[in-house]
Amino acid sequence: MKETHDGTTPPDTAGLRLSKIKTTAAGIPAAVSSLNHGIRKMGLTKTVRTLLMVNQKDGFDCPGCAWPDPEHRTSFEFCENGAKAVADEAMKAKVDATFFQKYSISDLLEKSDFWLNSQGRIAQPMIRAQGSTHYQPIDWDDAFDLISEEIQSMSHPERGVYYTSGRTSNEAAFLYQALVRALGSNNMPDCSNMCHESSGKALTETIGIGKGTVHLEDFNHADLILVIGQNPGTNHPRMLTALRDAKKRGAKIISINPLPETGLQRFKHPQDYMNGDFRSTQLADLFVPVRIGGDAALLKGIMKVLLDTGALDTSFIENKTIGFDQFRASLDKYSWDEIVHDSGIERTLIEEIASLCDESNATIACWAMGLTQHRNGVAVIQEVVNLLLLGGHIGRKGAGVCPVRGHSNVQGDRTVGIWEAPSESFLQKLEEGLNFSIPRKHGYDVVHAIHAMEQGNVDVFISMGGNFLSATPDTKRTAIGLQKVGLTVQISTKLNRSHLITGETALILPVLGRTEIDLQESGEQFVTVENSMGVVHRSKGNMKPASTSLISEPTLVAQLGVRLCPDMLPWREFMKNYDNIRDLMERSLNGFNDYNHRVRETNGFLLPNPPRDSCEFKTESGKASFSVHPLPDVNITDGHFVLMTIRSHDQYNTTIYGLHDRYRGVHGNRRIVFMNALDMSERSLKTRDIVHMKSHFNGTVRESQNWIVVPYEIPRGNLAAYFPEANELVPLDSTAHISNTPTSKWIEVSLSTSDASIIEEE
Ligand SMILES: Nc1nc2c(c(=O)[nH]1)N[C@H]1C(S)=C(S)[C@@H](COP(=O)(O)OP(=O)(O)OC[C@H]3O[C@@H](n4cnc5c(=O)[nH]c(N)nc54)[C@H](O)[C@@H]3O)O[C@H]1N2
Ligand SMILES: Nc1nc2c(c(=O)[nH]1)N[C@H]1C(S)=C(S)[C@@H](COP(=O)(O)OP(=O)(O)OC[C@H]3O[C@@H](n4cnc5c(=O)[nH]c(N)nc54)[C@H](O)[C@@H]3O)O[C@H]1N2
Ligand SMILES: [Mo]
Repeated sequence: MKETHDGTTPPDTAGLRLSKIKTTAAGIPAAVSSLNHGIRKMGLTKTVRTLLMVNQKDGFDCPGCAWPDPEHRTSFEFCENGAKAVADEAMKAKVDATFFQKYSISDLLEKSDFWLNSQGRIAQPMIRAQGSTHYQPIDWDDAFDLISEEIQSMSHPERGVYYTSGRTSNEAAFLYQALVRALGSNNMPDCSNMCHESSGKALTETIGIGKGTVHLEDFNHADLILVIGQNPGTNHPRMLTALRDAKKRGAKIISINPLPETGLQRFKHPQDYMNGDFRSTQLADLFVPVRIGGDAALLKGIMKVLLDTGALDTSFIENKTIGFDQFRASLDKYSWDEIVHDSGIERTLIEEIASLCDESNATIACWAMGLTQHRNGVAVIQEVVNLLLLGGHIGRKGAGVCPVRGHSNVQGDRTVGIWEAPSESFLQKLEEGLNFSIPRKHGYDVVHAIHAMEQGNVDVFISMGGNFLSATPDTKRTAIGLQKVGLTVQISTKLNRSHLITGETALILPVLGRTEIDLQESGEQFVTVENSMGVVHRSKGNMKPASTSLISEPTLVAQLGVRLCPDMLPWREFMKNYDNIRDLMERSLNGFNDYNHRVRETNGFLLPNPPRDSCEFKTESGKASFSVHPLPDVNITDGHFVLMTIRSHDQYNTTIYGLHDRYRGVHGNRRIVFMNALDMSERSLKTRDIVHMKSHFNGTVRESQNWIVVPYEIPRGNLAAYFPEANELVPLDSTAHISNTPTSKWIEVSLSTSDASIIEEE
């Protein structure tokens, strides 16, 4: 038996420095930070050359996030986040055979996530043989043969699980899902299950499409933009430019967030300095410091005011929607006391928001993880839809829903078939193209996959990108599950903890990144991606690959296809020229007609979106539907807190770029718990005191030691800590209704100090 490990992240040893919370986002510090990251990791010339190719028409799609590019681009279409993502990928390949000889897996388990990522790109395929303490090199052919043998010897296709993260191109993702379906399963959990799954489910049910309905241009025509549960200054910095431009045209912006996130206060576009403009722009007109989980109450409050005193779009409601009467009646049930208590927002502020909504002829609602990662994630998004439907703000210029996606191709991956629960209509079209029959039984999502692993029901786990161990909830349980798998395969660019907590046998297969030249038999290839607003476009790397042993993701999948199901698809043709993959995609997917031609157009093409294109709703009733949901129960045990897990300014999900959360003024240490100063003083806690946290769910308790308390402007009774360190506190079975998304923003916790006494309110 090999030794097991609990999978949690050891703390960085650096000390903690606190600085003033920033009030202006981007500006010179962002430009300096981007360049520093670049120059440190890839040198000056490469930094400049690489950054100038980001999001250009013939360049690569920024791996930073899924925010769309404007049609008229400047040479400055990247941001601090993108610059860091690019620099991080363009690192030298130093994680090679010598590296793994030097460090045993136990040695590496002692290192922090920051350290692991800083070691550079993975240079060659490696294997951890059963019982071995070290990884050793393996040839590509041997690796493919091993995977194929293991898959072929499974007693049932469902004993294989195939995860996908959201950077994978459309071409690679399409081939991957075709391979998995050819093998007889839909076991394709993906990062979306932990991310915007709630948005997809909520929108499909109410407006007939699981995506947003606005285009970037709509921001130029909006009167009001709501930004709910999203921190664009850190996670989608290019969105701030769109917000600033909207603002300059007179739009109002409301930020609904427990934290006063810097990016939504003031913004300075770094490029403006070049034009001699030194002013920054105030963004949010209203900041609404809702309690964690209080959005449903807040939205009901706003809608109550609108129904009482606002002007509704009665013709839209009559002609385009169903369920209005029940919805209207349902709001009578909620008293203002309940709404104010649950949301944490005074009635006057709610009325102020309602009057801005009422005055607006075109409202866009943007949101991200602050809504999706809650038990009522689907329901609360449907409240957002209700709000927009009241004023007819869907299918109108300058208005609509805008779930802001995370990973740069997470939306595209789902469009091309990375979907554990595919619809019948999707499968029918797919079968037409692929020409083999596809199983109908739905596969595992992320949470179900972890359960299956725990129960010993998984023989092979393949991860197309990502960091399954650290991104998923309940780290210790996931670690136990992963260690019960026979073979785990990580297809990766950088070292992470999922390479260290493995099945009996483990492979690391290193691939080309977005920024790199992909040369195949027919010449240099490009791939395609879909951004958050449904635009499909090309991405082509221009850098020399980090190592000669790297292969592309589409090639990797095709190599497995050649071995596992050679007669089902022309895998070798796919490797030679990716146009051949796109031809098959055209036949297998709706909306991809003339794919190879249209994707070569300068700005790519837009996928069909009936609500946006023609105010049509492809729901069962043919109309958009109002939804009726009860208020979620936001009560917790006295003395407990609600903890949300959030991203710092110096990380990309589980990839830790550095230890500076610059906007929030926290440096050098990530094991921080943000707390309201009044809550601290009531519990006699001082800045930098160490506390332990226990999370409570359905009678089960999880513990995590040694968190440093930092006072912050956060509602009373609420706490915040960084993901992925805090993931060990997220209970696996605490998930959103319908979407099954882990509730990473709602974790009930109690605190204790070193002497183990529970800290109670005085
Ligand atoms: N630099 C960088 N960019 C990224 C990423 C990254 O890690 N780093 N990750 C990418 C990915 S995959 C994603 S999904 C996106 C994530 O982008 P975000 O969703 O912006 O990321 P989070 O840090 O999870 O922040 C959620 C925000 O919701 C707020 N919030 C939490 N609970 C509630 C609540 O109950 N109500 C309301 N109204 N607000 C709440 C938090 O205070 C926080 O501001 O970013 C993408 N871009
Ligand atoms: N507690 C808590 N947990 C969360 C969240 C939260 O807010 N709180 N957020 C959730 C969300 S929104 C998401 S999207 C998930 C993210 O979950 P994942 O997508 O699984 O995690 P990442 O950290 O983005 O994956 C990073 C790894 O991807 C690999 N990689 C990077 N680029 C490439 C590439 O081009 N190709 C390949 N093959 N590999 C590549 C690198 O090896 C890197 O180490 O985490 C979720 N987990
Ligand atoms: Mo995400």
